[in-house]
Amino acid sequence: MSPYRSWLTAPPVVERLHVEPGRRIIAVSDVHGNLPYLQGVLKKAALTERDVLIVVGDLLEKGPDPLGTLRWVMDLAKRYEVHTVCGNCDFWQEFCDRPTDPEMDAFYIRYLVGRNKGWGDGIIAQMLHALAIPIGPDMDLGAAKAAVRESFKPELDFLRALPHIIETEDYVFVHGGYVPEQGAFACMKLDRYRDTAKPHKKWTVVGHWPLVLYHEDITDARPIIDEDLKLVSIDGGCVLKDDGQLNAFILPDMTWVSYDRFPTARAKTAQAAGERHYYIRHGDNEVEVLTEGGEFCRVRHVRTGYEMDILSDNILRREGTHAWVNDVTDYRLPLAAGDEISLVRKTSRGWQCKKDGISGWYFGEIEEQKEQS
Ligand SMILES: [Mn+2]
Repeated sequence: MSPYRSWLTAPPVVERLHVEPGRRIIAVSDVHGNLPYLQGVLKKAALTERDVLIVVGDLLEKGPDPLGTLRWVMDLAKRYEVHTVCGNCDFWQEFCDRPTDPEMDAFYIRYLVGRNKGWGDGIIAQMLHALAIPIGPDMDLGAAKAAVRESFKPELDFLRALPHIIETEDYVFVHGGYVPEQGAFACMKLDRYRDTAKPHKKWTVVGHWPLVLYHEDITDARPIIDEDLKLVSIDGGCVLKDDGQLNAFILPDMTWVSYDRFPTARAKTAQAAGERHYYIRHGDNEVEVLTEGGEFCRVRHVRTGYEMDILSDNILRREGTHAWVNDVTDYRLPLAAGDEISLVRKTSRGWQCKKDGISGWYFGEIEEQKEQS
C-alpha cells in the first residue's frame, strides 16, 4: 500500500472545542474559493467576535480564488474565533509533504494541467502562477513542490493543522460524514451521506453533498434538518451549481441565512405552483431533443420520459438527437404579490428565479430590482 493510501485510511483527527453556552455557532461549508459569497453570507449572519465560525470543509478548489479565500479566512481567524474542518478539496499540504509517490504525482500533473477537469485553477496552480513556474505535462514536479513549500509556509501550515472532525459539547462538524471507524478520507468524502447515515448522539453538521441533489423533482438548496438522524446538511451548491448559494447554519437556534450573487425584486402578481414539474440534474441529464427552437427547445428526459422546455444554451453536449444538459427545472414557483425573488436570468417567457432557496420560474412583472450588497 502506498504511503498515500495508508494516510487516507488513518483515523480522522478530531478537535475538541469548548463553546460557552450562549455563544452562537455559525457553520458554513463548501465555499470552494468563492470569497464574495463567504463575505456576503457572514455579513448576512452578522458575525461578531462573540460568535464561533466553523468552516465545515471544502474551502478550496473549483471556484475563482482558493488562495485568496484561504488567506482571508486565516486573517479572519486573527480577529474572530474561526475553526476549519478539512474537506476532500482542502488537504494540499500533501502536495509538498509526500514528494515521492508516483501514483499521486501522476494525479497532481493531471489535476494541474487539466485545471481540475475544467473547474479552474486550484490553490497549487495559483501558487505556481505566483512563482512564475510553468504548468505542463513535463514540468519538474519535485522543483515545483520545493518552491511551493518554501514560499507558502503559513498557508501550508494552516492546512496541515486542520482536523477532520470538530466536536463540541453539543455538536459535531464533519465535511462528508461521521464515520471515524472508516478513516479520515471517508469522513471527508462520503457522497449522499444522509442516505446511509445512522442516528447521531449529538447534532451533526455536514456539507459536501449539494442539497439540491437530495430532492427528486424540485431544486431546493435549503439546509435539511433531519430530526430522526440528528443530522443537518448545509451544502447550498455554492460554485458547483450556476444558481447555487452559500448557506450559514446558526446554532443553537437551528436557523440559517443564505447568500447568492443575484439581484432581488418583488413579484407584482401572484402565481400558483406548477402542477407538474421536474429537475434534471448532473449525472442524470441525458435528454432527447424533441423540437429545436431559438431560445428554448423541448426535451424528453431519457430516464423518466418527462418532457419540458429548457433554454437551448443549457445543452452541454450533443450526439445526434440526444443531448446532455446543465441542471434545469420547469418549476413554476408559488408566489404571492409582493414576494421577494432572486432574479437569475431574464428570458422572453419570464424570469428564471429563486425564492427562499428554491429555483423556478416567474411569469409575471417585477418591481424594485435591487442589487445584492
Ligand atoms: Mn466535498
